[in-house]
Amino acid sequence: MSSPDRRLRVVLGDQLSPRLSALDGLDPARDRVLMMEVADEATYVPHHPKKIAFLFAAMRHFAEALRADGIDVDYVRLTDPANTGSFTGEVARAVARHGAGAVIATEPGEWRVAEAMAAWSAEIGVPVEIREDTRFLCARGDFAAWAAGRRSLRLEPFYRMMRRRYGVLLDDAGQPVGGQWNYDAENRKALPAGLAPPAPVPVAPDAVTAAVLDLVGRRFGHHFGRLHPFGFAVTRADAEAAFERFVETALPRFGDYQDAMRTGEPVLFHSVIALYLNAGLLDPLTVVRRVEAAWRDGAVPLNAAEGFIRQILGWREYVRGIYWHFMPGYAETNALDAHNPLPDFYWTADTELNCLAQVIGQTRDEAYAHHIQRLMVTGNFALLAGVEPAEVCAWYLAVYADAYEWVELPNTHGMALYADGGRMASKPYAASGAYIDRMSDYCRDCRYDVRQKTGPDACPFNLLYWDFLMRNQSRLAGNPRLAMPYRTLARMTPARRAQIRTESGRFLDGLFAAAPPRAAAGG
Ligand code: FAD
Ligand code: DLZ
Ligand code: SF4
Repeated sequence: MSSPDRRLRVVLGDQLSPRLSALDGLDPARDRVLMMEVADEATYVPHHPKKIAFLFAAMRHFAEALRADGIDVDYVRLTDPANTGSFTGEVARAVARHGAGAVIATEPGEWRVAEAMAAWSAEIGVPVEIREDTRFLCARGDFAAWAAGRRSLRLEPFYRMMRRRYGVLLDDAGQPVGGQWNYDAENRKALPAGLAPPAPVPVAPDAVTAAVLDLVGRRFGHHFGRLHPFGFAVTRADAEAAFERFVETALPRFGDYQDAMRTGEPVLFHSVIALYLNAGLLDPLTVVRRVEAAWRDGAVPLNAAEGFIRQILGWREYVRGIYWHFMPGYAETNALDAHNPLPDFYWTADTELNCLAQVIGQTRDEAYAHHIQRLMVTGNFALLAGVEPAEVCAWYLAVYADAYEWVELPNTHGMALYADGGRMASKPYAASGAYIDRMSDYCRDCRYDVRQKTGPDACPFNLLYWDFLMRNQSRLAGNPRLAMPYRTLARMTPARRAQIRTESGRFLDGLFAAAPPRAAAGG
């Protein structure tokens, strides 16, 4: 018998925060928390085993922490024989099990789950209250109000609005400290040869995590990605300790070397906290305030503190705003009409293009790559090769431990692929091999020659870059930010252009020989 007095509080796998809105006003005498490991979520894309293990282990530890606070938690394991495999099925079963008269949830991070959640009440037959996700610093309604009436929705004005709203890095007159809002121009240095990044400090799995690793190895070991060694934090305390270590050891150089890449050094001076922030183990405002305090204490330079804060107070909130503002249509965008399949080597790392082999190999081993690796290596290649955005998107969603559609989709469609036609970026982030050579040591050990523009040894990024500009001339030549490369293109002889087109066509034909393009090479 259901009772209106008994309520089920739902906590999803990326909502592991004690101040989650679904837990507000929880009464241990009448409320029960539901957490569920479900096959649908683990397989809607073939998530990296480290990502699944991180989330299941973090969920199990969070459930223990709630229980230690005297809260009744119903935790459904993946191996429960009655597990239906879906959120809807598990909420329905739990409502029946507990005779709950109402369900309270926090809005999910993905459109597809939001649609399912909106149907719970009708399908399950009890009222479902869906509360706002207050863990973010810009509510969806506030983003919509900011966006209303604007012709373009660029990051910079959004970021300044957020700095003012939260009073971050402002002087007494409300102006940006140091006189500038943005120190990005200082944040593009190449890595000096002798500079060593801080050594990683992995967290040793405890018994709870070890059991999850065993489960994930058995059930999802065939997914792309190495499960072992596993060193992610899976509790709030360990995530906070990892962040604090970052502040003390890497943050001072975060700004300077934010864009640098080096073989065998996946992290360099990055934080590796996106997975913790996105799952709820870290709180974004606490992180921002801690970094601001480190600057005010003189422990880190302003370009590092501002650069880092911009990622969280700016980019992270901005992409979430873009996602909800433009969904569901955003997932369908393909402004450059790109229809090639994702090359197989994205799932094997088996390619002669060393930059791609390094970044994809690292992704397979760590479920991590930093922003420039994602944007300027794997993203740039997919853009230049005209890969279908939906395929690229499914890849990014699967392979990174921090990936959820609300953050992954705008970064892929908006930033990396220009599939949204410029809603986010003022121009495509297309680059030739010269950029990769400047920011990394990858070219040194590559079978291709980054200085050659054509010929059998030419770096494919060079060929594809000019080919991309030619293919998309009618769409992009009018963009003032691309005026310079289009002027260079105009100075090329017709024979030179034809040679680039022929050679890049040959390269793409070879690439897609195993899996022929679904349509004529686009984008
Ligand atoms: P750091 O470099 O240390 O930066 C600090 C924090 O800032 C990050 O933890 C993250 O929370 C935030 N941040 C930085 N850049 C962005 C950004 N562009 N958008 C949103 N937040 C940002 N980030 C995800 O969290 N999940 C994703 O699924 C994801 N997919 C991406 C796909 C592509 C194609 C690209 C180009 C970027 C993607 N990013 C994604 C953004 C960014 O690459 C990662 O947040 C970052 O690399 C995570 O590593 P880190 O924690 O060491 O970040
Ligand atoms: C990513 C993920 C995975 C792999 N597994 C689960 C799960 O078993 N149970 C769960 O509650 N959440 C999981 N998640 C996270 C969800 O996909 C995420 O909560 C939704 O996509 C909404 O953002
Ligand atoms: Fe990548 Fe070209 Fe450099 Fe090789 S030469 S590592 S393909 S950029």
